[in-house]
Amino acid sequence: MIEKKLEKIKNETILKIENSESIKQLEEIKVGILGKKGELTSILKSLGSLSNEERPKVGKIVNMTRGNLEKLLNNKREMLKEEALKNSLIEETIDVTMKGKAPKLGKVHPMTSVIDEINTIFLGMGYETADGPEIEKEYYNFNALNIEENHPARDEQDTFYLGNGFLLRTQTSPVQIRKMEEGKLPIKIISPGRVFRADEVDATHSPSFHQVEGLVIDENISMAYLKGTLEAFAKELLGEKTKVKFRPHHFPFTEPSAEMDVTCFVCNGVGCKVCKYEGWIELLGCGMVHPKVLEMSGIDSKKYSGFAFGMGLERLAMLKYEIKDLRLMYENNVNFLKQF
Ligand code: 2U9
Repeated sequence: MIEKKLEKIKNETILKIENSESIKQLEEIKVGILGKKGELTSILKSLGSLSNEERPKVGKIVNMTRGNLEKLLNNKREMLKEEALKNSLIEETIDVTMKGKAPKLGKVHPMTSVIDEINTIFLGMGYETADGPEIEKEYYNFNALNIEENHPARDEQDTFYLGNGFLLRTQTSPVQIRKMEEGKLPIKIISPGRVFRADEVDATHSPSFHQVEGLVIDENISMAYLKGTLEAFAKELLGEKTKVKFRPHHFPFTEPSAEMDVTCFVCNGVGCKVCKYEGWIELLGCGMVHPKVLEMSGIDSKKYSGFAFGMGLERLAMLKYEIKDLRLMYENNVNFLKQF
């Protein structure tokens, strides 16, 4: 009787194991048979009520059945595990040939390109690049440059004064003055950088803009040196065909002073929209460093002379890249920047 019951349990369980589709299902089958309240366990528990002859016989069958079922359960578990691994390997396959998403690359800002280009040209002529603070002493920005107390450039309407003799530099000349005060000669530097003037914002004005200034001081520096240097610079920046002309001008810090025009790099001097049909574009201001400026910074103006120049970079970048509105330079709109 009990043997028949055992046989039935065995056959039913084998079928269940064969049909099971998951490890969870398999665990449930195991608990149902071999667990504390499992069918086989309860038969084992009832062995006590059997006769002394039958007990070992049935006991043996129960144990054998249990051993067989455990083996089957383990085999099936391994099978299911392997299958699950195979499936996940298929599901998680990575297509290494799939086209990737390229990261978006940034671009060099047109302002930075212009500064880099000018630095490179002067580096090639043996100049060093120097920089200095944007918050300056009034002395370095004005007095040391021979800009007198009532000069209009000092107007509170034009200059950002910070109090206590400090201001936002209106040109990068203070960098040069600091260099001259160091007392090491000769000097051959350019100083690109940000400068500030109290201008209202419009398409051609901004309270903060960029400049490059240059300074050469040595014995026997003449106007010829200035002209040769700046002509070579213009040709390298704008093309070998570029012609230059110098017009007399006035700056308090140079004597004599001039402005240099270049033939338009778009029409080669014929006249076009870029040069407003003049054929010429004003590029920079320049001159021989005023003896007073040399002396104020402790340089003997009888032994040494020098030349200096200065140019605004926004206007140059705008001409070069045909940018119509200065404000675009400061907005960092990606659609604008990625054009250059
Ligand atoms: C020292 C002596 C002289 C620098 C110079 C200019 C002429 C000039 C303007 C160009 C347009 C400023 O950006 S702008 O508004 N600058 O025309 N700058 S000579 O002269 C110096 C500098 C340093 C010690």
